[in-house]
Amino acid sequence: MTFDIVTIFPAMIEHALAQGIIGRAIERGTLDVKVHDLRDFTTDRHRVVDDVPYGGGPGMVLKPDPIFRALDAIAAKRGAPLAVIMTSPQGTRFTQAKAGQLSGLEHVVLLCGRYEGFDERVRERVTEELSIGDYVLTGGELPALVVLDAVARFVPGVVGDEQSVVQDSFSRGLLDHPQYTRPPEIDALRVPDVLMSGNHAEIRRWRKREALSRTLDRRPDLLDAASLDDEEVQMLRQLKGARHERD
Ligand code: 9D3
Repeated sequence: MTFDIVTIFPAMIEHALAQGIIGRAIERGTLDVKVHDLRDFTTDRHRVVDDVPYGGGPGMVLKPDPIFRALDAIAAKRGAPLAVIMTSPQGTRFTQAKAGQLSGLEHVVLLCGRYEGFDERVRERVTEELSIGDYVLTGGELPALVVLDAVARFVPGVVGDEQSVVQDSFSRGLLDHPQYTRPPEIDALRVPDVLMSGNHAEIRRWRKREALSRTLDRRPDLLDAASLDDEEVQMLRQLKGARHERD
């Protein structure tokens, strides 16, 4: 899968993408990521990418012409992209489902916003406008990295264990169960006996119950959409009952 990312801070993107699972996938050629400096698509001596808003008001707006030229250059080199994504606080919320959808495309462009955002006419060339959540960031670079990371995990060969991608908590709709590794005790904090018992049926049930219990406590909103098997439905009823007793 191919990504083109347009930004005024290319180093911020390049350093992040050189690490870990994504870095290895790029080395192997499973992912192809090109980072474009928006200033390379300016035509003035000072490489200016922003300007004051028509109508007045605070802040600066990203000029449309460098962005149009960047998109034309990408299309000339790679062919018309299947998606042009603008990161913006006005976007629809980026979700795991959206990540899965986008991973089916061969070629995606990500435009990173800065300042107060893009000139409205850029939206004519955009297929999706995405926000990563309700908090205010300084620009679209971290959101673009978030989108790329979540989409790339779905691309076959990027994550070693294909199973883990499919089984992911948010695809299943529950939070993960607790995890422990060695040592068995530290500062008098012990690993639950059941995990060291070797009883795999018991371990599986313990993990299910813990995942349900955490989800009920921390993210009850997820339970509405979760796909639970009969055993989980019964455990959930039990957990809700126990909380009712307690409160
Ligand atoms: C909504 C805030 N705007 C009102 C004056 C100003 C503004 C704040 C921050 C405009 C742009 C930005 C930069 N943020 C992004 O470009 C951004 C973002 C975010 O801030 N939060 C969550 N997702 C995203 S995607 C891009």
